[in-house]
Amino acid sequence: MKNKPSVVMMGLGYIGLPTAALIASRGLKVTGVDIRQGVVDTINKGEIHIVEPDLDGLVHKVVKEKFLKASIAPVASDVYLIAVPTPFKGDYEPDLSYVASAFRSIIPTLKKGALVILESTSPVGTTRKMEKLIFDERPELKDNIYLAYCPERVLPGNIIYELKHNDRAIGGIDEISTQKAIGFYKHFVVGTLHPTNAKTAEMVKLVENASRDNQIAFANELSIICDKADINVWDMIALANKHPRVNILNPGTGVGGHCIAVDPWFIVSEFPNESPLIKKSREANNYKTEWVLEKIKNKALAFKIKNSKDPVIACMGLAFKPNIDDLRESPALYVTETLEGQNFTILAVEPNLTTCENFVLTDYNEAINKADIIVYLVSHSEFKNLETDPNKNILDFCGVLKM
Ligand code: SAJ
Repeated sequence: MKNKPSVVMMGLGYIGLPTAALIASRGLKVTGVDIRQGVVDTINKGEIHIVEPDLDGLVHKVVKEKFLKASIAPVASDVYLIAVPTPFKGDYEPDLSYVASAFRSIIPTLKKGALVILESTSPVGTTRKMEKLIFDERPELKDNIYLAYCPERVLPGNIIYELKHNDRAIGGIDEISTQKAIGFYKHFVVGTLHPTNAKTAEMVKLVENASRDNQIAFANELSIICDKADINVWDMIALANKHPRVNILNPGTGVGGHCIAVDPWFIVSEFPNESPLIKKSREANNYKTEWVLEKIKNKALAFKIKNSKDPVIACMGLAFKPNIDDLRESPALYVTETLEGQNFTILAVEPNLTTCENFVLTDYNEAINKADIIVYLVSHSEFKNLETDPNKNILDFCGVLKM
């Protein structure tokens, strides 16, 4: 492969865009492809359509220096990366249509010697399925291109740093593909690049997120038990974590985002009989959100009985986790929307957004003054050390007052 191979990045979302920009910053020519014309136009102006620390300056620089160009369609290239979404359908079956359509659109441009790497979270066996898709259409490419799976594992909010520094598991459809892919990632990753096969790399990604889901489910279950036992769960976990081999995570409003709430289902849908624990963890985390809702409604009812009026409820935080603006699969958003849908009087607070299509937002200081019941749904740093009237009803589901 050339010293500085040309690159096509299929998908310019939360993973594709930062990855494309980082590769371009290493002096490789990158064509970023997205089916959304608006996204293509925004990036070609040197601007970005997502919120992620340090990304705007980087994209602005690489676009200006002509190392990154966005386009609606792929061009012939040395390396192709695919980072498009893999959501699930209504029945929790993985929806591979975006991945398949990204592959279909690059197939006509593939030349002998090309390296194709799938990064999208995918059910086990997807890389092999895509291999078949390529060779069914272009049989002459058999043994003449390289194909590998390499999952991303970056944390939203810290993407640029983690893209560069995290270790990667890289699994080719054959040994040479693995080695070619490792050679490519060396251009921009300083973390260790671990060789494996495609199937193992696919499972590694799913298991990482299923493992975190399971650990959060444990913490959420403890919070429900402690509530019943009238024990402060945050103090209890802090003490349990003093044990050298115990490390319990934080209970919260539930699990949101586009990864941890989704990926474990890819294992469950393929191995339903073998994955009761993984499934139970998903259900436990979903149940926690419903439990939070019930707690708020009970508090509101108690207020109404005592004061003969409906309470004003401040919903503190809408994002799916602290200190970001991302609302995807957010349990806090779900709780707030459900309360509003059931005609409770709510004040929606999200300090990381200036506007929100779902609600008129209220400033957090104003909300805690006006509300009869303050409900902490996300532990944003703005909410820590807020002075609240001790006589107000406060429900802290995310430990913001403790941590
Ligand atoms: N959460 C808790 N308690 C905790 C930690 C998290 O309730 O102690 C909740 C968060 O509030 C949020 C959800 O879990 O609603 C997920 O947040 P997260 O910070 O654990 O993870 P994500 O979804 O932002 O990113 C995850 C990461 N995976 C792992 O840590 C194993 C990231 O490294 C992956 O790259 C990403 O999924 C992905 O794209 O798959």
